Amino acid sequence: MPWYKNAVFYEIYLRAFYDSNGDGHGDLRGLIQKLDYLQELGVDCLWLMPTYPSPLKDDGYDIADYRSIHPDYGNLDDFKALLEAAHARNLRLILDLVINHTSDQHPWFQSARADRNSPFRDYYVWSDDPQRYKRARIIFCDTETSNWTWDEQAGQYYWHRFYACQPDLNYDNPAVQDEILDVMRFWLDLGVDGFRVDAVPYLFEREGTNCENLPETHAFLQRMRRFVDEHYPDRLLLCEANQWPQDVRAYFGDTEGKEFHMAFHFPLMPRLFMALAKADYTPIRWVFEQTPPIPDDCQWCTFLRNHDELTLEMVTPEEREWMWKTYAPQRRMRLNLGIRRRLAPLLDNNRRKIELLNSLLFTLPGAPILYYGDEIGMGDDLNLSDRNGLRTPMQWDASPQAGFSTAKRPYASPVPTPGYRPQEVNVAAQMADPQSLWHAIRRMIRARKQYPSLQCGTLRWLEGNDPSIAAFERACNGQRMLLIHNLSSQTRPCAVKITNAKKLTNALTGQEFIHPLELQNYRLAPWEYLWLLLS
Ligand code: TEU
Repeated sequence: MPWYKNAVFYEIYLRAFYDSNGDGHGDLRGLIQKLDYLQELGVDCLWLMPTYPSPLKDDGYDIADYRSIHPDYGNLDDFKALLEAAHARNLRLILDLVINHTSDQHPWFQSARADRNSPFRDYYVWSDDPQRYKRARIIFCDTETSNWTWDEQAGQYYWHRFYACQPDLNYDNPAVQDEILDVMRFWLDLGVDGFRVDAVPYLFEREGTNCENLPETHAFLQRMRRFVDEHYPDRLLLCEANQWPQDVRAYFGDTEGKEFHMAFHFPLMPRLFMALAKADYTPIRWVFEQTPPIPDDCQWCTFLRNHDELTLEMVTPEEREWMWKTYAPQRRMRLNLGIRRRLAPLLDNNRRKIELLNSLLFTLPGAPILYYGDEIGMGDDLNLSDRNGLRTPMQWDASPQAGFSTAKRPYASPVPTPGYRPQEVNVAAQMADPQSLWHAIRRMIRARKQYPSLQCGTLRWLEGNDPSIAAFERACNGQRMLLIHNLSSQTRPCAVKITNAKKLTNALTGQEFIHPLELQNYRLAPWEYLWLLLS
């Protein structure tokens, strides 16, 4: 089975992770010092958010040099040391590859805007008419009012699907396509295990379309995959396409050719939160019914939260309003079409709810990814702008700087909110307490990696007359596991009849559970979840 199918992923914002040199920023050498922690947690593959030189107008998603390391984080030697140290611990590392756009400070754009005859002019999308591609939506709708910005120096408008400081690259230009493959070769030759490829639906533009998921985009991505398969066959391409399942399906490729090995399952994510708040598993079941089958060597990457706002792009306007009312009652919690809050605050720091959503994440189909800090229930700081409140220092211990940095003024302070401060939420205390959230999640990671039925098994929902009980079976090569989740705040009868099993084992503890015939009389506590191996 390809390594990524049953891997557990972990997303790291390097600046927030651990500061090894006391300058107030997390760095590559700091991450090396925390690899043992990540190995202990049990994750298999790290996804590093962009660490390239950047003016940091979009936290590194505005790249100014594709083949180097931002000085805050270290240098290429530090990066090679990190790769070596990760591989020595059987940890893989994938990088964030931002190919839809560069920073406006990239030398390519500086040259392009300065001279119409620059060899880099056509690396970008210019127009005299800001009405072109009118049907493309504005993604950063809280900030941008158009996808075109006038550039005085260039004497033309340039196209950008994100911030105006992130001019889109022009993929109709073969030189751009060659540059991106060359950038990939640079990092793959260093030994990275693959890429999380950012914002792929927007690469090409065509008049009269919404400029998303175009055939030309898929053709380039198939070229990218052929390049990887030919030269680096064991490396991973993970797709960020915030689209409906049937549109994401195309990013796994078709008869014409393969594209990505993995893709984030964006539409599932809000429905996990919806199901919890409604105490009704219908939204989860519905989205899996909308999800087309994917090729055998492909895998979904499932998540609860990440470094962005909790996106509500893939729900109806009514569902979005309901989600905002339920999970973002204050306007300041909202950003673009989403919610800029971390997992624990979204769930009122309710330990049972946090574990329940993680249990669904680890038992539904797909390879799960954790966002750094969510394994200890870290909070957010809404006083910080944009998404920065989701990107505060990792809280390693109860000291004032949370053991993150010795600097007087680190890039940001640990979360100041009562209930989430370092003295209340930190790695050291939770690793020392077997009853902590950290240990609960570590048990889930271990069990998920132990049972093939959870990695690549089938999914069969068990009919019940209580929609607040999400009960489903995962099965693979004769191994069958029954997953039962009480989505409600009330004690509920389990009401699941088991006929063809002699024994039930709790897959999280290894202990024998009650007799199968007794299961239907079992009463589930509020937000209780069961992982039951049937034999
Ligand atoms: O986000 C791309 C994207 O499509 C956004 O709409 C995203 O889905 C939304 O913000 C909710 O998740 C990527 C990165 O994840 C984001 O951090 C960058 O700001 C953006 O690209 C531009 O590079």
